[in-house]
Amino acid sequence: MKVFGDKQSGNCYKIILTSSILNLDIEWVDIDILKSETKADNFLKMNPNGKVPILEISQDKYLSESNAIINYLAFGSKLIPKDKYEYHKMLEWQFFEQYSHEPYIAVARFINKYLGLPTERKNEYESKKIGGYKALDVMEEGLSINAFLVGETVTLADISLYAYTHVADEGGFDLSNFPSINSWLRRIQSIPGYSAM
Ligand SMILES: N[C@@H](CCC(=O)N[C@@H](CS)C(=O)NCC(=O)O)C(=O)O
Repeated sequence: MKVFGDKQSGNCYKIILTSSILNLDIEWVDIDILKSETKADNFLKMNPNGKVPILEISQDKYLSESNAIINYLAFGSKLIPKDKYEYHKMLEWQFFEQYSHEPYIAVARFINKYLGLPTERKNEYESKKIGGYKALDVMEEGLSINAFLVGETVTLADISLYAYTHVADEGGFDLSNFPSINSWLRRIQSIPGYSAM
C-alpha cells in the first residue's frame, strides 16, 4: 500500500505512527501542499477533496480522511477495542478530534508553521485560541481519569489526538498547565514501535 502525504502534517503523521506501532510496510509518496500538488488533476482523481493523506490500497481503491485510513490499517488489531462501548468511545474521540480540536490547533499551527504567521491571517490565528484551549480542557479531564483516552490501553483515539496535541506549541498553545496531557504524551512516546514526527 502507498500513502500520499506531507511529513509535517499531523493528519499524515497519524498514519506513520499507526504503521510503526503495528509494524506495517507502507510506501510513502511526498506531496508538497504549499506547491498545490493536492490540486493537480492526477491527485484529484484519487481524492476529489484535494487533501492529504490518501491511502492507495490498489489501483482503483483509495481512502482519504486520516481517521478512516488509520481505522482501515488497524482493523482487527490491538489498537481498536473489541468491546462495543469502548469501540464507540474511540470513535467519539476521533470525531471530537476532527470537529473540536483539529480545526483550532492544527489550523493555528498551519498558519504559524507553514505560512510564517502572515499579518493578514493574524486575527484568524488568534481566533483559534478559545476553541483550542477548550479542546485541551476536555482532553485534560478525560486523561485525569484514565491513562489513555479509552481506558488503560492505547487505541486509535490516542493516535488521532496525539498527532496535533504534541506539536500544539507550534500553533501557539502552551501545554504547561495540562499535567495529565503531558503525562499522556510521555506515555505514548514510550509505546513499543513509537515513531517521532
Ligand atoms: N479531515 C482531513 C483533513 C485533511 C487536511 O486538512 N489535509 C491538509 C494537510 S493536514 C491538506 O491536504 N491541505 C492542503 C490543501 O487543502 O490543499 C483528514 O483528517 O485527513
